[in-house]
Amino acid sequence: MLIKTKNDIAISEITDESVYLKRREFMKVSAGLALAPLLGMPLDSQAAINDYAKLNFSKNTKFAIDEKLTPYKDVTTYNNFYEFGTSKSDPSEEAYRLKTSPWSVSIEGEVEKPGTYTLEDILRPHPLQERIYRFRCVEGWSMVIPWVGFPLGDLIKRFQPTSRARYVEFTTLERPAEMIGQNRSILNWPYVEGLRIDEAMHPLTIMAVGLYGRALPNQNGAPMRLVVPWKYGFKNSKSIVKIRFIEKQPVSTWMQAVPSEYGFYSNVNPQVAHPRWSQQRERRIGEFLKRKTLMFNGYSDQVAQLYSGMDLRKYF
Ligand SMILES: Nc1nc2c(c(=O)[nH]1)N[C@H]1C(S)=C(S)[C@@H](COP(=O)(O)O)O[C@H]1N2
Ligand SMILES: [Mo]
Repeated sequence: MLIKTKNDIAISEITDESVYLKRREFMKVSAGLALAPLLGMPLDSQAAINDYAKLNFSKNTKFAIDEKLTPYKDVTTYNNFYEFGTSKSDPSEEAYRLKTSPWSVSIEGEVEKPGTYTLEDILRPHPLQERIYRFRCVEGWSMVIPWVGFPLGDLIKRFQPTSRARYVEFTTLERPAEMIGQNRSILNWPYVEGLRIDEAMHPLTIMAVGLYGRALPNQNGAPMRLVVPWKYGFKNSKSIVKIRFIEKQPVSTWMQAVPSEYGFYSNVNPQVAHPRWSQQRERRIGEFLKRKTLMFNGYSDQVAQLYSGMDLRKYF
């Protein structure tokens, strides 16, 4: 086991949650005293972009799309993160309790270099890039988000998976004192998701540490979350603490909860309806008219070959 100590300042460059927390607490108190309007402060949970540390990154244009970005406010206040509650506003209102520093990630299973790595160890070798991706939730809404992150494949290579590593499983933090939604058994905690190893190594798949050029807000999965743009949103595990390399396909939390509705692959596919609704259209957050949902969320040219010969109705 390799346990390294915190020996540089990378973490404070990634997230300075204390600043955000103080502001949140102040807003709560002032709102309680009905002072907020007098102080010209919003009463809702508006995220302030300036509360988050600026990141250094280059712009990746290889996968660029020419679509309007979803406003920062929507990206950071319309969230699914059931660890903080099931309504869209719960994460932005409750996630300030989450302590993302110190943070470590355990690397397990079929790899030559397993161990517990600090977040600094994980991030240090990886230059950050901005990637503007479409994001499609299985519920029928979508966004366009400028993520900041790095290819997951570059991280995976460092741990040297063995030839038996066919799948990668991602586990989210379980800490009910800070993740108040975990005090109810909405899902089987901790949240677990997985990818086939070739999906995980695909150049489109990234580990994100920021959005809109700034460190990730807690509600978006700080300090580190997955972004797999051709799959439904729930495959994008947030606040990851464990990455495990395995031989057999993992059973994700959503497959455990409702196996008839959520499969392992969960590729965006307008031809395969969810048992309770069609997937042919989506509402881009901020737009009135619905748009057509694209096969693989518009990333067919890059990813369709990963599934050649597979019956995508069976492997939904
Ligand atoms: N740990 C965890 N990860 C999660 C979820 C969750 O509830 N818990 N929700 C998923 C779903 S359904 C979606 S649509 C996306 C939302 O990501 P966003 O809030 O950054 O838009 O996170 C995914 N990752
Ligand atoms: Mo979702």
